[in-house]
Amino acid sequence: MKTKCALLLVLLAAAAAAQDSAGRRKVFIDQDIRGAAGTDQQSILVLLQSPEVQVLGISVTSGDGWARAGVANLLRMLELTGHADVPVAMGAQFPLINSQEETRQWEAQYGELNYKGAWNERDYIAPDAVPTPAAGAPATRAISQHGAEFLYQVVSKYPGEVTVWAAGPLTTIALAVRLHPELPALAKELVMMGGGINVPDGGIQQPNGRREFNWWFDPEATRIVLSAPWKKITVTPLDISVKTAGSTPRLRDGLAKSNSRAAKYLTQYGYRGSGGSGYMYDEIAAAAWIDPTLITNQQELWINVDINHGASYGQTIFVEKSVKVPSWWKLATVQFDLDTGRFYRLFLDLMQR
Ligand SMILES: [Ca+2]
Repeated sequence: MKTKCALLLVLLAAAAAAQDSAGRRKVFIDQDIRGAAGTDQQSILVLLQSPEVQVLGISVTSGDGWARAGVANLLRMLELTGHADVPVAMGAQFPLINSQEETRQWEAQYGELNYKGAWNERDYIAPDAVPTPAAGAPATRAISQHGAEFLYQVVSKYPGEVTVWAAGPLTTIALAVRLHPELPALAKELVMMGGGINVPDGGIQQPNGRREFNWWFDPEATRIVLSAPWKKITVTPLDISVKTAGSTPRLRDGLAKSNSRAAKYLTQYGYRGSGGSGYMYDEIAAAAWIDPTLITNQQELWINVDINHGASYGQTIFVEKSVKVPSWWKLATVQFDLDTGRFYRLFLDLMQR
């Protein structure tokens, strides 16, 4: 009986520790960064601005842009929005196997891709170049630790409590999983934007929505991460991204009217002139983690990515839960629809804080 009481006390203490004194949920962010605002930074702001969330750290991985330039953009955003206390680490600069050269060969065989992130020819910068961000050069710096080690350090400090939230290519998380195979079991869960199931838009070669950018940029990393033993995996795919629009007059006006630092930042660098950010890809993954009731349709599927270096390289693969699959397939909760009205309200509420 005594042992049982002691065990109960330990469990209660662990439950209490799962939330900080303000009762906030712990999250580690891994994200790619393109420009001063857009879906990458807006989704980070959703998590930072929520009073229910404690962001323990952010790692920046190459994808929409190079990691090094992304770090500078992110640091400046954190300074201007009052979140400069959140530590930032630079993650993986290059995918594990995929490359710009292989992509050129692939395009010669199978057709041009309409978006390649850091490999876009039209606005290409060198991998190590750090142009001054549109919002100005940051005064703060990233920590010296690599993003993969920083992620492991944060997750292992609070076993079972930290949600790993990923909305870029998965290179940094794959490196962390290989360096520290116990990482997925130590985390609370994995939440990610990526992949596409049955959608004719939002991908990098229409009408094939299964060719989704994050998973395509580093398919091998995606395979490593999606095959790892996380307690729970939640996927926000293109199927749900396309139900949103990032630049509606209501959102623009709501941000323009607000005096909050986040709203002012987005009005100046995200919405004005650029015409907005298209679909709210990553913001859904953040908002639905804060309030899962925003999701009105989701399904459990075995889901992963194709790593054959042919026509299908980097495409989402999936099968129904009832299908018998080998052990590397992991079951994920895949989101398909949301209450857009409530989603926009939550987004605006958080940005106006
Ligand atoms: Ca992203």
